[in-house]
Amino acid sequence: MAALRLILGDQLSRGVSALSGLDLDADIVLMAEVMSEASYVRHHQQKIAFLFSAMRHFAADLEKEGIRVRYVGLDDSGNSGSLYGEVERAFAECNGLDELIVTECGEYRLAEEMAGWADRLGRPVEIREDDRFVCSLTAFEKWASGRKTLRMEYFYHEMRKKTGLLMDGDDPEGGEWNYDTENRKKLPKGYRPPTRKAVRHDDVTKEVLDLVADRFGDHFGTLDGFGYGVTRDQALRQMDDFIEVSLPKFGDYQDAMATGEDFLNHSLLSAYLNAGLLLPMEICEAAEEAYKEGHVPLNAAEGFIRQVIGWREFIRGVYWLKMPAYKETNTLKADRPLPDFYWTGETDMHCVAEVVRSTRDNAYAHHIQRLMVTGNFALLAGITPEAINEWYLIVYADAYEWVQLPNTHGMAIFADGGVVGSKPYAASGAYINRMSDYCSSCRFKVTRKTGEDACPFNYLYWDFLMRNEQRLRGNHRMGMMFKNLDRKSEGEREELKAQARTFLDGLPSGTKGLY
Ligand code: FAD
Ligand code: DLZ
Repeated sequence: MAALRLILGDQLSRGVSALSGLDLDADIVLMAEVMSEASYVRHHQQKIAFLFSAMRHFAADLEKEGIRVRYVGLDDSGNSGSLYGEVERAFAECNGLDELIVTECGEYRLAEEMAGWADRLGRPVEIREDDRFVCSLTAFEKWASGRKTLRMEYFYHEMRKKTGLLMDGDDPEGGEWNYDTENRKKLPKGYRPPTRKAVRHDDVTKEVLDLVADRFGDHFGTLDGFGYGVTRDQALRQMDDFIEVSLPKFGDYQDAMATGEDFLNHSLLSAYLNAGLLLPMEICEAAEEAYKEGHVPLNAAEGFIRQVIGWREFIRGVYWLKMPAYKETNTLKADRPLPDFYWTGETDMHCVAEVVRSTRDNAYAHHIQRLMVTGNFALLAGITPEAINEWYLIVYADAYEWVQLPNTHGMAIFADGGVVGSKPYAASGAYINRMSDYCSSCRFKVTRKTGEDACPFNYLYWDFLMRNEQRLRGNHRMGMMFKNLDRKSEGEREELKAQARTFLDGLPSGTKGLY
């Protein structure tokens, strides 16, 4: 049977299951830039540019192998605007095709739609497993079944055993599974983070940048300084450079933040991994090899590998296990609209302004910025899950719902009531001050708890605990937090509550014209 093989924008791996067994003479690969995918949320301009250019390069590479590719550009005449429309059009316009083959996609909304395609098309549709992950969804379900709580750490041990990464026989390398306690160092004064290898852009990327500026120029973000690689070779070079230059201190400074330093020692590999230009095992093997060669310490290699075969796989498992009900939960009954500064960056909170700036400039912020600055603010302020989830899905080049949602809805704002993490990551300004230099150039004073110049994270933190006391006091991991709250007098409590209310009620939100 001749097959139409649909490759989605985040399936740019030569080994993706939809391409396996391809018949060069009979089959056609379909790739399509469509408005439905480019606008179901108003993606950051760099995310669209990265994916469109990577898609075009991937299609050209397939063609070089002699594969017949039907590539539909966004502005091509006849573009129907949707993936289904393009599948239907390909069947109508290409003779002799019998069936559709596609690899399962990364978002529930599209998976649901695809489940109805066979009936709509009146043709067989084979939806193949996405085997680019270390843990299959079936294996995750099996691991999860019968457990009262799902904890990443236990899952991670299983992934270490399964892959053999950093294993010494049946035991973890060095005797410990996890070296996280060594990975919370503040940056030393005068620390100069590694510089990044610049990517040279070819005419294909330049054309895409023009297209995006023209069609999506009113989306969040800027295209200035677009720095993403768009081919597997470029992604591999970024990976090699990371292992060589940044990984040695990745562990030490994993949780650090610094003004004007958007990347520190992070890998910046998530966009490539999630689009399929790199695979999780190859980057972990490269990190393990660097450790074995003595180039990087164990806390760095382990810390990095844990993010990839631990967190990344765990998060994906949770998404597919718990959707669609997962997205509807709102355990803390958060109901505040998203403040405008998430888009404009215009706030006197220097830490927030810095993270939004990096997000706008790079379609990137590193994990602690996402979790402990913008995520922590959303948690403390009680931003509605719907609004903050959408923001995170829009603003990062690596964002697809399978990975964005459990990280935001679960890890950052605890809307899932503890599926991803055992307690909310609520923190006052003291945490941000400990891990960054942000507070020293902020108009607010991190040492002040109340008053006009007090750091908002301080009173919002106490207000959060008071607002959610009934729901969270029973959480044994929050015992110390509530003990500290208990030391506050009624007067102090009232003052904190009043200041939080005044601050939050004064935040502009929903301003027309802002996304
Ligand atoms: P590094 O710090 O170098 O880490 C190495 C790799 O580990 C990353 O490339 C990534 O693939 C993986 N990784 C690390 N932490 C996680 C995690 N918690 N979940 C999944 N993978 C992880 N990651 C996304 O890929 N897409 C998202 O949309 C996304 N949204 C997030 C939203 C919030 C609120 C939070 C707190 C985290 C989110 N993350 C997301 C996880 C993490 O922040 C990013 O993967 C990471 O910042 C990407 O930068 P990096 O490649 O430099 O990562
Ligand atoms: C994110 C994205 C964008 C912006 N555009 C396209 C597109 O035009 N064509 C396409 O096939 N995929 C695109 N994608 C990626 C899809 O949204 C992604 O495959 C689904 O969200 C499932 O993860």
